[in-house]
Amino acid sequence: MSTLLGAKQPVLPYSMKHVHHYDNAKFRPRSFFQMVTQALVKSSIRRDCARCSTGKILVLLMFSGLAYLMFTHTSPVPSKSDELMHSSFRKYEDKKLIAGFKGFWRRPPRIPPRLTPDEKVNHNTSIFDSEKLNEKAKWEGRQNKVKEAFIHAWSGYSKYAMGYDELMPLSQRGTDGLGGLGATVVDALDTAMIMGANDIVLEAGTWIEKNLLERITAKGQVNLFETTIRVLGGLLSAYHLSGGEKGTDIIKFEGPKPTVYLEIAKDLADRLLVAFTASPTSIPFSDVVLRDRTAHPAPGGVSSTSEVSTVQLEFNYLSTVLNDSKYGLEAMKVLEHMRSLPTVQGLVPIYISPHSGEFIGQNIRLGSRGDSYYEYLLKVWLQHGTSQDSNFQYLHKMYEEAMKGVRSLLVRKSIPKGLVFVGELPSGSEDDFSPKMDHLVCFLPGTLALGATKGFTKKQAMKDNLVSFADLDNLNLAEDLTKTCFEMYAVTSTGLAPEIAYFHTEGYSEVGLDGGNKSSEYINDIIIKPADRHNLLRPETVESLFVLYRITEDPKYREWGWQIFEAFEKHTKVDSGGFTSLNDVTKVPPERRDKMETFFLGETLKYIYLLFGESSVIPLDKFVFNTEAHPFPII
Ligand code: DMJ
Repeated sequence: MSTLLGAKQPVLPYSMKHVHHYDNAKFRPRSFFQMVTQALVKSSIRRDCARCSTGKILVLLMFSGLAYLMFTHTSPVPSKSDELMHSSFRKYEDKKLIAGFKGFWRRPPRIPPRLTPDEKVNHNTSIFDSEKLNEKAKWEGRQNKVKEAFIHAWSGYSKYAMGYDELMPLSQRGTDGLGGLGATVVDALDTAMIMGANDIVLEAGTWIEKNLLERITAKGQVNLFETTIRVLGGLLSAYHLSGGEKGTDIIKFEGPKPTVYLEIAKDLADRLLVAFTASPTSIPFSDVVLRDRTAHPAPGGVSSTSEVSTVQLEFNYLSTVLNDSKYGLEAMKVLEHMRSLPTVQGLVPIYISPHSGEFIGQNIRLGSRGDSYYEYLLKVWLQHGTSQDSNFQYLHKMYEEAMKGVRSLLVRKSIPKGLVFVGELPSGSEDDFSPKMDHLVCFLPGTLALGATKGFTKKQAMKDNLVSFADLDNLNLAEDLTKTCFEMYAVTSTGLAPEIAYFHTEGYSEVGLDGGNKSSEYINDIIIKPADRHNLLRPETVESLFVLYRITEDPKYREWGWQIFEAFEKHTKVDSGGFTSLNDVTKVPPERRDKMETFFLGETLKYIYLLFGESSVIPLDKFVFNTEAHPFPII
């Protein structure tokens, strides 16, 4: 094998550039003069002529004659007009003349036998192919492990909590924390489709067909945002992936027809619309009573900025497939209104009032209540194609300005090791900076990378001139932040990230609050407070690993994803079925929390699965993932 790989084999020259360096005189080029003199040296003629001066003169005359013929043959006599036209090129032509003369005498170098292109290809690709095949098999094996984990998660839910929103895997029962629409069933369905877990597709699909419409009609209060991203989003991507709207022709499943998902989605959206229409401004109320189609503000009267601005992909896509603009129009009013509001370098406070339409307070962050506002600015623009003259161009401007604001106001480096992180401005830009970063912020590197190349690989985007200097800055920041998000996992004893981390900076330090993994290089950079040590099986970091891998094609992101997946397997898997949230990621064994969030099936496992698979599955230049990882085709 080592000789095959060329390590011990002498290298043959396969191109002209190697010929001069190749230590074998018979392959060197020889001039005519060298050839004649070498012949003379070797021949008896030389010996004879050396003694005969007449012979010498004759040989010299012969050479002079030949030289004359050569000059007159290669140098045409120029006409007057030619002389005028080419006078400025005279020097250049003279050089060419001499070169032509030299070239006439010089024989092309003798090159040793080459491999034919076919042989070369076969020779190289056999090694290359076997490495590639091994690598492929490795990731297919790992992908399969993720599918097994998904089946294990589903089996716990299906056994103990079918029809409930979420599974409590330790107490082996279900709980309705999201309004009682069977949120796990709908959130998990398209993951099962993507993984080809057909039994689950059938089971989930059948439950939806039999129960969901009835639930929607009878249920009480739900949150507009949560219901839109998980339930409406899940139904719409299931509709597409199962073949609706032509869908992905290859994937077809047992279970309900695609239109079943669409009809339920329509009914749900019709009820949710009241959150927009009942509001005195363009900012919707946060809650809806599905049963009687009434809307209500959140306790305290204000909505979260991220919630009201993270329903547009879903409503737009519904409008497209139903060919009815009313859903998209209502949802887009929010972003159109926000466009007119004051910002701090594109950054916005995390609360907004549906009564006044104004932002409330000055708290700026990209963690909870702020996060997906920035995500949807980009994704709604991507959803509609990225042409300069589109009506959605303003969203890209808002996004670009906001990312500039992030870079100038929120990005800092930790000490001593210099991890790049995104902090917060709890009282606006005039007040103190907080080096606090929610795990939720780890969606940002994925969004930055996606925005930089518009879903294409970096290589392709650079080739097609799609990348501006600002895009490159964003992509670099994305890579730095992805590393930080990964280190938030690697720094703990369990290998799982806490819900919130603080970063050691010049102005901020705390002792004795590390993650517990003493072999981590970043143990002194990352501070984890006791109240923040839980892990909810969140997806943001693996989401970014997935996007970064697709865009940069750097295999390290896959390896990091595998490390995280193994930690989930080791510390959160519940033998009887399902996976559980943890109370403290800094202790081994970690205390467990008894909840499997719907997004573990809807997002976390889906993103890890896609990270390990072919990039042609749900390609990022053709699909846009909603904030709950439900893919919609780009319109
Ligand atoms: C998900 O519901 C969505 O990703 C949302 O945007 C943020 N929170 C959870 C996952 O952590």
